[in-house]
Order: sequence, then C-alpha cells, then structure tokens
Amino acid sequence: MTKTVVRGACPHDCPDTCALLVTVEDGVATEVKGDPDHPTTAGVLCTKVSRYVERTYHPDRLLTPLRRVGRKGEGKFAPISWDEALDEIAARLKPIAARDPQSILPYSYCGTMGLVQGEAMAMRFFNQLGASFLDRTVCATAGFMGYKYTIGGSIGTDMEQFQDAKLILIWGGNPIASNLHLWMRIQEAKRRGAKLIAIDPYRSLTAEKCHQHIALMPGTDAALALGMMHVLVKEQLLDHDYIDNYTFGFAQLKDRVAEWTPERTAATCGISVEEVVELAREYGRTARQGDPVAIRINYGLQRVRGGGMAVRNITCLPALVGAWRHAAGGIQLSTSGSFPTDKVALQRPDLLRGRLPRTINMNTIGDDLQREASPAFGPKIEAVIVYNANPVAIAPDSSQVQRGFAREDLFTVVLEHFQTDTADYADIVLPATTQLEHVDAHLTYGHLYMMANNAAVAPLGESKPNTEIFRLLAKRMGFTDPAFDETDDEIAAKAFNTKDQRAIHFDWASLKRTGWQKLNMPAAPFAEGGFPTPSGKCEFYSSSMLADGLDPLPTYIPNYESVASSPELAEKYPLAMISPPARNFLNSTFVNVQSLRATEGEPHLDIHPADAASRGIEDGEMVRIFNDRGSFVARARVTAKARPGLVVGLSVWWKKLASDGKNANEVTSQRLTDMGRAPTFYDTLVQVEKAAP
Ligand SMILES: Nc1nc2c(c(=O)[nH]1)N[C@H]1C(S)=C(S)[C@@H](COP(=O)(O)OP(=O)(O)OC[C@H]3O[C@@H](n4cnc5c(=O)[nH]c(N)nc54)[C@H](O)[C@@H]3O)O[C@H]1N2
Ligand SMILES: Nc1nc2c(c(=O)[nH]1)N[C@H]1C(S)=C(S)[C@@H](COP(=O)(O)OP(=O)(O)OC[C@H]3O[C@@H](n4cnc5c(=O)[nH]c(N)nc54)[C@H](O)[C@@H]3O)O[C@H]1N2
Ligand code: SF4
Ligand SMILES: [Mo]
Repeated sequence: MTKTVVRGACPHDCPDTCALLVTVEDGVATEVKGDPDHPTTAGVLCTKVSRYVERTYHPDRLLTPLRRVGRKGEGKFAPISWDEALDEIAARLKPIAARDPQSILPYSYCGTMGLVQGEAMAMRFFNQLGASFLDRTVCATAGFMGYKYTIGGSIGTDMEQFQDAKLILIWGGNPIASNLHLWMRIQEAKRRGAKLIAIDPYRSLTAEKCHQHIALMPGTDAALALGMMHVLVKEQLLDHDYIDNYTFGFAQLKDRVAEWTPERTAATCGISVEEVVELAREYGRTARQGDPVAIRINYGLQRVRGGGMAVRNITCLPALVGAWRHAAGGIQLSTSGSFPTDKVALQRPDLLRGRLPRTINMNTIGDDLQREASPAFGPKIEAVIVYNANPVAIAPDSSQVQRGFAREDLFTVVLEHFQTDTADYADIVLPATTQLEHVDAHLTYGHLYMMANNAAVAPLGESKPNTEIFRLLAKRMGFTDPAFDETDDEIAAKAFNTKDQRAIHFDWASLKRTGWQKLNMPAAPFAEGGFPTPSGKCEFYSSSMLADGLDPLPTYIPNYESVASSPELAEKYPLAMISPPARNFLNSTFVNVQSLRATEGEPHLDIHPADAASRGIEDGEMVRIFNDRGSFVARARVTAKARPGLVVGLSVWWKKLASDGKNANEVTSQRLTDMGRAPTFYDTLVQVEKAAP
C-alpha cells in the first residue's frame, strides 16, 4: 500500500481558504484535514469540508458527459462520449456566434474560487468568442463599493490580529457558520477579556455566544451607524489628531450626523435609545482608553437596497475614533484587495481584439433570459454556459429564473460535479473534477496567504477540469491562439504579479511545495493614513460618490420593501424575510451530502412567538411563505431567535430536495442595490400562513 499526504487549499466561497492535507492511499483520497502549521487554519476544518471525501466519492458524482432526453427541468439524461458532447456544443455555438457572439452568455460564480479553475481558461474562451460579459455581482459588490469609496479598497484588519482586540463588533456576520477561523480568534480575544457585540436582526449561532446582541430590523444598519456617529460627536469620543491628519470631510459629516439623534435612530432601527447610545459609548470609550476596537463587518447587511451605503457608513467609524492606529483595530470586510492578482495574464482581455460586448447582470438572469432582442438590451440570449454556479437555486426570483432556463430555444451547457437544479435544465451536462483532482492557485478574502492546491488523485470517471473542458471547446471552435495551449501549472505560475511588493516572493513551484505563503503587508495598514482613496484619506465626504450620482455623505436609504418605502406592500406582506447561509451548507453546495443535509434536517422558517400566535401557527407546523413573486413551504420553528416582524429561512436548499420543489429564492426579488449592482436577497417582505395539509 502507498500512502501519501498532498497539500491542498479549500476552494469554496468562504473567507477562510483553509490549507488542506489530503491523505491518499493507493490512489484514493481517504481523509482531508486542516494543516496544523498554517496559522489561520490551525488544523481545523469546518463540518462541511471535513466531509470532503464523502462529497468527492458521492455515488451521484457526474462521471460522463450527458445529453438531455426528457423535458427541460425534468432531469432525464443519457450518457454520451466526450467527442459527441464537444461536437454537439461546437455545432450549436458556431452559428449563434456567427450571427452575434453576444447571444452567448457565461454564467459562473465561486463554486471554486480558484484563479485557474475559475476565470482563467474560461474567460480566455469567452473573450476570444466575444460573448456577453457577466456582471459577477451576486455576492459582495455593494459592500465592496461602499468600502472602496470610504477607505479606498478591500484592505482591512488582518484576522491574525483579532485576538488582541478589546471590543469586537460582529456586524451582519455569523462567523461560527461562515467564517469559523475568525471566530476562533474572536474566542481567544474573549478569553483575553474582550467584549463581543453582535449586530444582527437574528439571534444567530454567533449572536447567541456574544456578550450582547442588538437585534435591529434588516436594512437599518446605515441608520445605526449614523446614530453612533451622532453620539461620538456629541460626547466628544473622537480622535481629533487622527481625524485632522488622515480623514476628509469631517465638518460636513458633523452636520449630517447632527440629524441622527438616538431617538430617530432607535425608531428607524426598531431598537431602544439606550442600545444606540451605549453602543456608541462602548466603542468610543474603549478606543479612547487606547484599546484596540475591531469591527468584523460581513455580507449579511449589504443584501438590501441601501447595502452599499450601510457598509460605507460603518466604515467611517474606525477613523473617527482612531481605531486604525492599532494592528488589532479597524475594520475588515474583505482582504481580497490585498492580493496583486494578475488578471490580464490569467484572463487575456487582449483576445477581445477591441470588441466591447454588452454586460448581463447575473442577478437579473431571470428576466434577461426571457427578454427579446432590442436596441437597449442587444441580442436575445440564445446559449448559456454554466460553470461553478447553480443559478436555478441561488439566483433571486427563482420562478422567473426557471422560466428562463425552460425556454425550448435556449441552448444550455452545465459543467458540474452533480446533477443540480440547474443541471436539470441543461441540454448537455459535462462532468467536472473537484479540488482533489485538479491544480489551482488561490487568493482569499479573509486572510493574507497565497495558497496552492495540488491534485491529490486522478480525475474520477471521465471528469475533466474546467480548464481542460474550455481548452477542448476552444479547439472545436477553431481557436488557435497559444493562450489555449497553456497548462494549469503555466497559468497558476502567472496568478500573482511579482512586480508588486506584496507578492515579490511568489514562485509557483515553491508555493506548491509549501502550500501557503503570506503577502508582504504592514500589520496596521492605516495606522498613519495612506488610504488608497483619491484624497489619500478616509473619505467622510466622497467626491467619487457625488460623481456617481450618490449622496457624497453617509445617509440612510430604506429598504425597497419596507413601511417607509412601500406602505401598501407592507400592509399586505408585513414580515421581513432573510435567508442567510445554513451552517452545514455552502450556498447550495453540500446540500446533497447526506450527512450534512441530515444535520440541517429540512427547510425551516424561524418565526417569533408573537407573529406565530397572531397567525395561529404552532411550532413544528408546515407553513407557506408567500408574496407576489411566489411561495414556498417550510417547517415553522417558533422562536424568539427571530425578532418580531422578521422571519428567517436558513439557505440555500436544493429545490428538488425540498418537499415542494422550491426554496427561499421563490420570494426574493431581482432589484439591485444602491451601488455595485448587487442583489437584494434580504430586502423581501412576505406573509406567512399555515400550509394546506
Ligand atoms: N457555512 C457556510 N459558510 C459560508 C457560506 C454558506 O453558505 N455556509 N457562504 C459563504 C459566502 S458566499 C458568503 S458571501 C459568506 C457570507 O457570510 P456572512 O456575511 O456571515 O453571511 P450572511 O448570512 O449573509 O450574514 C450573516 C448574518 O447577517 C445577518 N443579517 C441579515 N440581514 C441583516 C441586516 O440587514 N443587518 C445586519 N446587521 N445583519 C443582517 C443574518 O441574520 C446573518 O446572521 O459566507 C461564506 N461562508
Ligand atoms: N436566498 C439566498 N440566496 C443566495 C444567498 C443567500 O444568502 N440567500 N447567497 C448568495 C451568495 S452570497 C452567493 S456567493 C451565491 C452563490 O451561488 P453559487 O456561486 O452558484 O454557489 P453554489 O450554490 O455553491 O454553487 C456552486 C456550484 O459550483 C459547483 N462547482 C464547484 N467546484 C466546481 C468546479 O471546479 N467546476 C465546476 N464546473 N463546478 C464546480 C458546485 O458543485 C456547485 O453546484 O448565492 C447567493 N444566493
Ligand atoms: S469552507 Fe471555509 S472553513 Fe470550511 S474548510 Fe473551506 S475555507 Fe475552511
Ligand atoms: Mo457570497
């Protein structure tokens, strides 16, 4: 028997990007563990990836190409050879491309976050073709923009510093479920005497373990930050030296926050005046004592109409109190901007040869698939190639998405590990390899290590890496550029720009051996200003926002679906619904892994006892959740974890594994955020009733 241990990196859309050690016995992966030597992984994996072997060798793994033999969505397929599959795809794409390549659309997101198996060979293929661009905005772009306008880029407090903070605000995040390794650091901070405050409408697993939980209404975070700034200014809990030297627009900010009295803030957020005042005092006073105050701001709060502005307002706080002076102070949304990835080398935009295709927003795929050609829209979408994504389950306004994918005249190819809800709508399904079977290089959005993944085992069945599939398709399409001959290792070797100081020591061959290597970065990035904004300062007033048609100062934008914006809708649908990640799933990945699904049980809806009582709903009963867009059923959990006026359906379930074949995205909308063209999953009003037996 031969036994080896292979170094890998977790490919999933999770800020932690763990370093993996994969045990291989006689060519079969038998165990996946966290690397104990990698500082952020610290030998620990989450429940999901601990089950990686189960997922990889799952009896339902797709092992051959398939051709649909039933109706779209029905899920009936027959195996075909790779040659048949590739010939058929090329034969279908060529005439469409000859008419207008923009009629072809890639649809992909972060099934793998790998720089090689993600958008490298795939983008080269679509660039050469001249296909429509996809605006990959389903997750993080609202907050990204709010953060960027304020402090200049996705740079923030290093997670390896959090254990030294004395006050940590966990704002719109649930790290126990979605950022486990930061939670380990936060727990260490707690042991060292830090106070933890969760700001979340829902008493999440994390909120439960904090010293304090402020349960505001969804979409009101921008107001809470304005109210905090009001108190900080009024009570002079400010670092004037930091403000004078490293910020821009304090005088205007002061005028703006004067309007946001604790009373107005509390009424807007649905919390008490004391909660507003005490939160600001705790934050300001801890900083004033010279102790590090850190904010982990996460994505939960930016999935609403004013999500970008909410992130912007919160991102102003550390500069006001001088929290950036400490390595353990400041704020972290994402660290992805710290990585000097070489997108040009990876994706080869030169292959566009000067063409500028139209852009389709991935959040409006439901409507866009059903749109006819028009001068404003461009050509009708005639073909979609899906990889690293499961739009039928995860995109908002799901019944429209399904209607779009059900179009008989749409040609759909899906590259997948499993027969997902989306794969059911494919004409051709192509089997893809998993992270254990291919090579990749990774950046992360939660820590500061470049990561390498080695292939641990041979591809299962006839599966192929995404890169190889696009290489083969390129040949079939007649593309001859040498860009389509590069191997995965050759691509990975170009992942990071070694002319940039931060990655000057990047070398692919050695990264493959060590698995991980930290960027060259200062511990406290903005201790002495140096913000990468136009003014070089933290911008309380932003001319860029003004130029982009936004309020240049922090403001509050109520949800689309709220009493403030649409009172009639709120009367019909009085409950706000959010559908954040379930701990044992990763978006819709892992829902088909039996042991993980068994832990989640079935789709649930958490509802406050008062809201349940007024509807005659008892704990454990099946309920129907509905609005004008659609409905789905779930089992009610009557619990004060959901604040009054809020219902919570942890997600994202595979539709076909739910009793009614539906999930929470039946009721979410295709409307976009104030900035970043992002989705508004948590800006959703619904009504709930007992389900018909
Ligand atoms: N286990 C697991 N881990 C994951 C994922 C997963 O699906 N499962 N998904 C990964 C991905 S793609 C992402 S983007 C991240 C997301 O990671 P998070 O940002 O942590 O996830 P969310 O659930 O979107 O948000 C977390 C919390 O925000 C709260 N929230 C909802 N609306 C609001 C609001 O208006 N204001 C405030 N203050 N809080 C609000 C929710 O109740 C939830 O508890 O996690 C990644 N990690
Ligand atoms: N209601 C609601 N909807 C949401 C969210 C929510 O909180 N609530 N969260 C949103 C967020 S934050 C995000 S990021 C999106 C995520 O949406 P997606 O990025 O679509 O994520 P997944 O649902 O995990 O689907 C990824 C798919 O990629 C496949 N895959 C993984 N690796 C590979 C590979 O190497 N090759 C190929 N070909 N396929 C691979 C997996 O098998 C999986 O089916 O969902 C969004 N949708
Ligand atoms: S999903 Fe996140 S926590 Fe789990 S192994 Fe991957 S990177 Fe680590
Ligand atoms: Mo995400």
